[in-house]
Amino acid sequence: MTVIETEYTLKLPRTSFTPGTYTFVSDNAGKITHALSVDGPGVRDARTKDIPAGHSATVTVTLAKGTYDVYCPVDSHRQMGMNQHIRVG
Ligand SMILES: [Cu+2]
Repeated sequence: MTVIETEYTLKLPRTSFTPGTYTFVSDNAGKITHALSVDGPGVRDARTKDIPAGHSATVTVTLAKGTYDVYCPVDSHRQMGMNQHIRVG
């Protein structure tokens, strides 16, 4: 699934998932460097490499039942709004 990143939001196609393995394609549609991290049950700060503007990168994670944070780990972007919760179950 593709996540669109801009300053300073993340757009996910959906926020509800069934358990399983997923590859997040992070598409940096912004003007500065971003990245994408996933954190939650069994997943500890999995992340893409830093993604320059106009590029994309992937991170593959196995999601179990629970709630996960999907966020941009660059600087304070997470606190600036690049943070979403997804629910798995
Ligand atoms: Cu960012």
